[in-house]
Amino acid sequence: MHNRSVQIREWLKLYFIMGSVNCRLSPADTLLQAIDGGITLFQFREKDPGALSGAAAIELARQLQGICRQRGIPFIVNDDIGLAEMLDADGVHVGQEDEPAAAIRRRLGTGKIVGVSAHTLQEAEQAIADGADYLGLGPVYPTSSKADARAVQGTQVIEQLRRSGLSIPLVGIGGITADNVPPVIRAGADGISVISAIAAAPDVSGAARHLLHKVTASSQS
Ligand code: TZP
Ligand code: MG
Repeated sequence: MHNRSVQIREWLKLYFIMGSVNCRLSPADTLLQAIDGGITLFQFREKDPGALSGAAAIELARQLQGICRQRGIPFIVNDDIGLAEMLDADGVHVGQEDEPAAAIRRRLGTGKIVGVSAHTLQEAEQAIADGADYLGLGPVYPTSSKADARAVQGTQVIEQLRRSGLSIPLVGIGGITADNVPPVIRAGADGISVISAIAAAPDVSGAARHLLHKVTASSQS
């Protein structure tokens, strides 16, 4: 269990989330360049208006999973537990509106990564009790990448969880850019989760490299 959370903390340093609607380049090229830049974990999130569905979404998921496998980056599926099972993905990430984490953990077993979005101390404690491996907390800053995002909460919930003694691996999410990384890490996050700061960047690999550098530098300060 100890080694598991050490590994997960490492994977959370620069957690890239993306679907076809988020990309400036093709999804495959975006992912390849992001991996070149140093992302440590990938989540397939094919959502929002214009997203692929059905066979096209599955085909894209397989393509991106293939890239992740080749490059040694764990592949997480957002929301769709059935898709994660079909692909034998490395894990899933779910929100409060999705299937409860306890049921997902029973369904997937201990070998898969289960991440949960939480917005309060109570949701965090419930997710931990349910067997979550890590938590996503946010939106830390304003975001335009999620239509139904909750109210911006800054870094205060991250600080509150750490003050309460919760040691579960966690990432901040929402509006994170190279300029605003340090407060997220200093609040107690193990890493950052981003969509647009990488997927929409003019230089995808350069953006990822810069973000990873910021995370590493902020963890040491
Ligand atoms: N959950 C909370 S905010 C968000 C998600 C999926 C979107 C993050 O995207 P960006 O572009 O990094 O703000
Ligand atoms: Mg969800």
